This record gives sequence, structure tokens and C-alpha cells, in this order.
Amino acid sequence: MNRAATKRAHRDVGAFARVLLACAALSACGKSTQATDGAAGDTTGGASVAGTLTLPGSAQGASYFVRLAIGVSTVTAPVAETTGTTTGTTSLAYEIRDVPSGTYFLLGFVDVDASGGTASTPGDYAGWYGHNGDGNPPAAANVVVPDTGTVRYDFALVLR
Ligand SMILES: [Ca+2]
Repeated sequence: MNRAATKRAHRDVGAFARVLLACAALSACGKSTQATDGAAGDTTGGASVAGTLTLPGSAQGASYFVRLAIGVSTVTAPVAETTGTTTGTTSLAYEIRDVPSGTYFLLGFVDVDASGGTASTPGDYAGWYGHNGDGNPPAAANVVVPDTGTVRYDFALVLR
């Protein structure tokens, strides 16, 4: 191999490595937006529930949770949940992993005034999936979770 060919080969290796990196990044991004398909490579137990909460305000640095519960009264002991901190945007993506299959109530809650607890105080954002505009829970459980894969539930919270 002459010097020019060696140089070219090195360049090619660099390009190949960059392509590999791009693919890795893309597949990682795509994972959370998969529809229900029992995606291969999902090594966790249960399914994922993911979606976007639309908030009625732009509270920043407030604690939030999104919970799945068997009943409205048992939301204090949820089957599964995710928690985090708001970033000031009114669109909040969430994902709850390792959820056993079943039919659940789904509650999104942002503790805007940092008062703690699970009961909303004036100024907090809250809402159950399927509420009729008032944020209150629906009459029956309405979030269906399969054995594997990801199901999406987008909903809006209301100002308490
Ligand atoms: Ca509060």
C-alpha cells in the first residue's frame, strides 16, 4: 500500500466510525417513540407508557410525577410512576417503564408551589387521562397496557 492509499484508508475508518455513532444515536432516540410492537431488544419486564403532557403554565424547576394506579384512591401507592422536574416548557414528555399489563388510571401532577404530597394545592397543575376538561378522573380505568412494547397517552393538565 502506498502512502496515498494508507492515508485514504485512515480517512475511511474515521468516516465509518462517525456513521456508527450516528446510527447509535438514532436508534436510541427512536426507542421511546415506538408503537406497540413488542420491540426486539426490550429486555425490561412489562411495557412502557409514554406521551406528552400539555401544561397550563410554564413553571420551572417544579417537581412532577406521572402515575399509573389500579384505582383513583390508590394513586398514593401507584403501580408504576415516573418523576422529574419541569424545565419551563408547557410540553412535557414522560415515560413510565416496566409496567405490568393491565388497565389503569393515569394521573399527571406538577407541584408548582413545592408544597409536597400528592394532593394539589391552588396553582398546581393536575389531570387524569380522559378527564372532561376539569382534570378529574374518568369513571373507569382507561389506560390499557399490553405485555410488551410502548403505548402512548398524551393529555393536558389543568390549573388547580
Ligand atoms: Ca402544591
